[in-house]
Amino acid sequence: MSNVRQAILDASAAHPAPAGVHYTYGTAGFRMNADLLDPVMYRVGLLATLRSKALGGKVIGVMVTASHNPVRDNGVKLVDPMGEMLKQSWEGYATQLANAQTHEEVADLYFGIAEECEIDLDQSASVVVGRDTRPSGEALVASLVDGLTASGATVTDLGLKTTPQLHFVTRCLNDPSYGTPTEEGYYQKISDAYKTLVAGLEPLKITVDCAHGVGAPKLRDLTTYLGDALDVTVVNGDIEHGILNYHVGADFVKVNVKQPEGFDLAPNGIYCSFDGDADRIVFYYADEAGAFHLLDGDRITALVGAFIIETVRAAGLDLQVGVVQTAYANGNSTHYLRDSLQVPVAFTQTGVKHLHHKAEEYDIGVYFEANGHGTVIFSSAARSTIRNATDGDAKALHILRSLIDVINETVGDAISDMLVVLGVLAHRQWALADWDALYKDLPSRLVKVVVGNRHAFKTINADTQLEEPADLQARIDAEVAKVSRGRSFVRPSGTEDVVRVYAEAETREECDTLAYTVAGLVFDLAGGVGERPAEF
Ligand code: G16
Repeated sequence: MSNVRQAILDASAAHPAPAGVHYTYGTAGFRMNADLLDPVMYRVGLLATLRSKALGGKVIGVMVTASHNPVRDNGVKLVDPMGEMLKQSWEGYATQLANAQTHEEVADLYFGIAEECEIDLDQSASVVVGRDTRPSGEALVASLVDGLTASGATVTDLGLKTTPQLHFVTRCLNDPSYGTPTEEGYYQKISDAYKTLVAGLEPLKITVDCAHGVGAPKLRDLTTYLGDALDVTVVNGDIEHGILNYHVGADFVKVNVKQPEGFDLAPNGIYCSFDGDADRIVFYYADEAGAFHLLDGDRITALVGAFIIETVRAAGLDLQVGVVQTAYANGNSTHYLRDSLQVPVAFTQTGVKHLHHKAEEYDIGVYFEANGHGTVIFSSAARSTIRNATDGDAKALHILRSLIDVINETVGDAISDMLVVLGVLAHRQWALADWDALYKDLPSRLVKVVVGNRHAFKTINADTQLEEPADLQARIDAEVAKVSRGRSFVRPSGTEDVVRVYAEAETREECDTLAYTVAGLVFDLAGGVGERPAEF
């Protein structure tokens, strides 16, 4: 028996799989109760080694996080060399390895995948690892490192990082032109670019709810690089005692359309919330009357998309800007983008991995999920056009060049997106109320339904329709037809053990009736568990 096979078997023995658990590589990797993840981590270590070897020794990233999920959960996802999510055809291997029943089967799969993908096992492998602040993180990283070591990879453990920082460092290690592959390199690049972007403009002031997560210490670190260019106040930033994501953070704010706990909103201030691993952001403010106004990912698309289009035009460049959304995008945001801005809008399934690939089809692709997860990407041709342009409006070119470096193109990044939005607001000299006035949202509602088996739900047409369970879609369509401008869809979450129901309609009342009627149908027809969803 080869030494590697023996090493994999020996180390695997310390990471037995619990009986009766089925693992799936979902929207953002494996994600579930942290107590169940130990064997998954070990096996992901093996797969990361294979992935690096398959790509000729390029550095692969592994992030240990459950992002917006409650603190009891954890998760893991792989990052490909350019900082993008793991190639989708490899997700199946991840799921197979995670579900292997015996140590022998784990080793068989390791060598089987190598054979199937014609991987040279003598090739060296290199992997960088990061984790968020969850208490389970350290032990899970140790299990991951066991898998990496048994399969002979060189491991660099970066410790506490935001998810986008791990993506950034992975990219820089493989593509040094993107930046210096360290946390300091990340701060230096985006802070220098932000200072250039807003030079000569009035510095803004922002309060950031960090969900008691890793974004808090990292944002504090960034402020020392930003100096006077931005006045940042961190709230909900207690990673020792605060409860991660509990009544705080971007997901709480987006789903409940209300401010996080822990601080008050001064009228017309600029506020935003990160999620637990700082890859999502939403903005909000209170008006003079104290009413709460949310500016979510759709609004970020509208603000940033419009600004880039105008600036590209002013610079006299012939570059196509396109936008990618998901079914969760508010209907009126799509209207605004298509009809007022005249931008092509494409739709994909939920998950930034899907949006990112679609956005690559444009010279400049702007993609944000409604939940605040997204970024802007430039094709290499667009990048060199912008860098090398000699005539055209100098100010517009200057803005585009600095904007490119503020943006973290590898993945949605709350810190970088915050600077992009603030940069645009500073140039426009807008308060959040001006941004809010771009268009009016249709009333919408998101409801979670717990069912016996969410994997029984299969969607088609970019998540807008259900193929299974049979007959449910016809019932949903019948309810949608009863309200004006109605839209509703149902899909299984890939990160939580729930089914998500989305609805929108002309009025708040119609919207809520639709949302709760559809949620009730799901509950009744698909084995609802616990309390039947009811309107509050
Ligand atoms: C992850 C994905 C996002 C997705 C979200 C919710 O976000 O990266 O693209 O929108 O999960 O997915 P689902 O509805 O399938 O649960 P995060 O911030 O939790 O990593």
